[in-house]
Amino acid sequence: MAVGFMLISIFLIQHSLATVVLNEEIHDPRCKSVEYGPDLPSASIIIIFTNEAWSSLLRTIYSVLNRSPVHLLKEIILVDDFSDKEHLKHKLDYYIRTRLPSKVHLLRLPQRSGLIRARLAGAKMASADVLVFLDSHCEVTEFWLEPLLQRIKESRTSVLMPIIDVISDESMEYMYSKGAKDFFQIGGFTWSGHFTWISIPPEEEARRGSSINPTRSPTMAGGLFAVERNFFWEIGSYDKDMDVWGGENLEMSFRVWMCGGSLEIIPCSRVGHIFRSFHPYTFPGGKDTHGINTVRLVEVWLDEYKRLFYLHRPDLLMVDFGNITERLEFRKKRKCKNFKWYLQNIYPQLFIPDENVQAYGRVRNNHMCLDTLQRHGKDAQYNLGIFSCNEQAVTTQFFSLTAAGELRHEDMCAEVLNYGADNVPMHVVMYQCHGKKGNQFWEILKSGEIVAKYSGLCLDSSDLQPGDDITASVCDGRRSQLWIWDNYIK
Ligand code: UD2
Ligand code: MN
Repeated sequence: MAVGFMLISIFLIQHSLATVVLNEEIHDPRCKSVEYGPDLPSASIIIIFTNEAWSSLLRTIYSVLNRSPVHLLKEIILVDDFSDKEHLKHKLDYYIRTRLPSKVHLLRLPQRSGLIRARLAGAKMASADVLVFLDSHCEVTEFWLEPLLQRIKESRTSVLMPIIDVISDESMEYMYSKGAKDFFQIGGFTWSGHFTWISIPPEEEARRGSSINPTRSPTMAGGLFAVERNFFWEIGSYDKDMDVWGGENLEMSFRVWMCGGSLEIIPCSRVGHIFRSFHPYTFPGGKDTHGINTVRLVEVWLDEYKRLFYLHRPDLLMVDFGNITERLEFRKKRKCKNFKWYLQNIYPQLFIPDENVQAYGRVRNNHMCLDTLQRHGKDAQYNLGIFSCNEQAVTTQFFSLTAAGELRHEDMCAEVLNYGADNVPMHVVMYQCHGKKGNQFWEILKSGEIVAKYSGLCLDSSDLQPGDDITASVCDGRRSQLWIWDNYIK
């Protein structure tokens, strides 16, 4: 926490001297030369929370108060989603009344509503031109607000995100990536319905020109964004029947793009966020709200591509997801584009695991299947493994052999590093797909072998137990080298 408050107090001193400078540690130096017009729209900052720690909540509020131009900051709306922690009761009321400016309001929800309905409640109360949503454990940096407001003034149908920096959940330190101030990622998603960070494709780098210009993003992380107030309602606000946490970010992303808006990251605006490895609040009823909320959005927005979601999440096929009539009607009335359009125009890099492929689904040898062993989506590389076959294909066992010959899982492609000197079986490593064949080029033989063409080795399950790394060894047609895919495409 110390660092955060230190930054704030340093800034207070700067303010009193009337010399406003960018934090050189954080911002791209080119952001300095950007000029913001005199009459920017005003902002309502909406901060929702349930059982947030006192220090992180105040860190968020103070950073907004100290680092937003007074005339542009119309109000801060705190929405308490039915917290029961003592410090958030009278102590918070008293603190707001006695220590904070009158533009800080507190709305108490009479029952636990979840983050989606909490944000809706805050948005209804707001009166400024622009809504800016923040999680309750953030620290905004100097000049975070102006670039967002400027862009909305130019383009009222753009929904904007700052670059989200990491605040350590252990030391509470604001971690800025020194030497890489112009590096950031944009949002993607996986077919199992999860948000991911992806690199900016070369076409978008070319389109935006400078790396401090608005950068289009297929999806948003969800917590930190700015949107013109009327446009927020026009574009369908949120699905109010989504509970607690999860999925609303992808729902909003697809909806914004498909219904005539756009999603952009504004690189000169930076906000730190404490990324936590657990939820410090309850999920009433113990429901998988992320799963159920995702089914709601899949049923409304994904059209025929929902097949791919259910192929990865067969466990959600039968789940009760409630009524979605209102959302479907919104889509129809607003004449939103279809999901195919979104994929082709907004996220053409996304791998579609059953299109342009030779085979897909589980890859079985006897009772064992290729499996990521939950290692996917974490590191830049991982060893491919093997596990007892699941009854249906699930994310960890869903692979494709692409038309181009990649043995692929999401954006990762299998490689065998060496030639396996002395007949030692080799591990198979999943790396970012490079699309250049070479060491990522595989072939399925009619007899069932899966051959790494570069090394000539075959995937082999001999002597392996569920949970082991898969190996590749010299092809000799033995049974442990013969694999059956769920689906073959001519
Ligand atoms: C990310 C988003 C978060 C939200 C979520 C998907 C960022 C930085 N964060 O997860 O905003 O979009 O993905 O749903 O992009 N809260 C309530 N009521 C609840 C649960 C949560 O008010 O029932 C509040 C919570 O106090 C916090 C905010 O909602 O201020 C987001 O929750 P989180 O911080 O646990 O979500 P996060 O950052 O893991
Ligand atoms: Mn958060």
